[in-house]
Amino acid sequence: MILTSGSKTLDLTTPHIMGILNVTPDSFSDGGHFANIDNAVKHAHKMVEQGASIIDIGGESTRPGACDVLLDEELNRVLPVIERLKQELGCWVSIDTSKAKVMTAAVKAGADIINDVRALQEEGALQAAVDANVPVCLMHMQGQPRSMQTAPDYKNVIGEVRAFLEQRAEQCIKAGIKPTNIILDLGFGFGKSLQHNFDLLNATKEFMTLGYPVLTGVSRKSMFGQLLNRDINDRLAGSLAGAMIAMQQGSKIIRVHDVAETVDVMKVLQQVNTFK
Ligand code: 8Y7
Repeated sequence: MILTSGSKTLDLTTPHIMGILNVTPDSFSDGGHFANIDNAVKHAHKMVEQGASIIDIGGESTRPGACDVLLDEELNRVLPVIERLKQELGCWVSIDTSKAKVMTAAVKAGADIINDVRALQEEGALQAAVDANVPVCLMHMQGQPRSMQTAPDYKNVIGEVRAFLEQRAEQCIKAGIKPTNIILDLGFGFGKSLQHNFDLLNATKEFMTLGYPVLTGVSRKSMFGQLLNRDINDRLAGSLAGAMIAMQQGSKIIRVHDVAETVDVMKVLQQVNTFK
């Protein structure tokens, strides 16, 4: 599997680590707008040095209970960071957004991937992604961030998530997105109970049969908080175990906060020929 964006390619024979870069106001200590940009860029440099090949930039918090962010505010947060990363780093840049206008502006500024937790279902988003002609990550979510964790409900979580992603991929292809530029994501923590999340994690290999690369985002999520009774900053071991399961089952992109540690896990797996 190979992703293509402009003149660049990303070979997914072995997995890649996507480092999370939040540029929401609550993610960095309050030193003003430019201090925040500087901090964000510094953090991206560090993650690339540690082995991240993709940096995922998000200006809208999609954590459970989060509020919507206005368009101009989101653009002001993400565009300066994308521009700096394109100048200073050779990594791939992914834009985490659901808004069509942010997708278009971010790709124009140099973003290489569109990462949409709403799977291009917001108004204009599908067409913006077609026009942008870059790889897209389609994620499953039940409900909306504000309320999705209230009462997650499935008859068959694996079947329902699989059917949604398969349908969404087909709709994207019909609209003009290249099949080889579609990435699927099971959407851990987005309208799922503890057991739903772990059932899905252990079904990662079943999603591979759809023929698209799978991206896994379990880093520091509440599934580990609940299972292990750990605060958000104490979930590294759980997150690494989750990343390892995902990679062993064929996931090709692992979205994480802790890049160096996840790269170590990947190298251990590589040494026992997990990806051959
Ligand atoms: C995911 C994500 C978040 C994920 C993809 C968090 C933006 C919540 N989670 N994107 N975004 N997959 N593709 O805890 O699991 O990082 S935000």
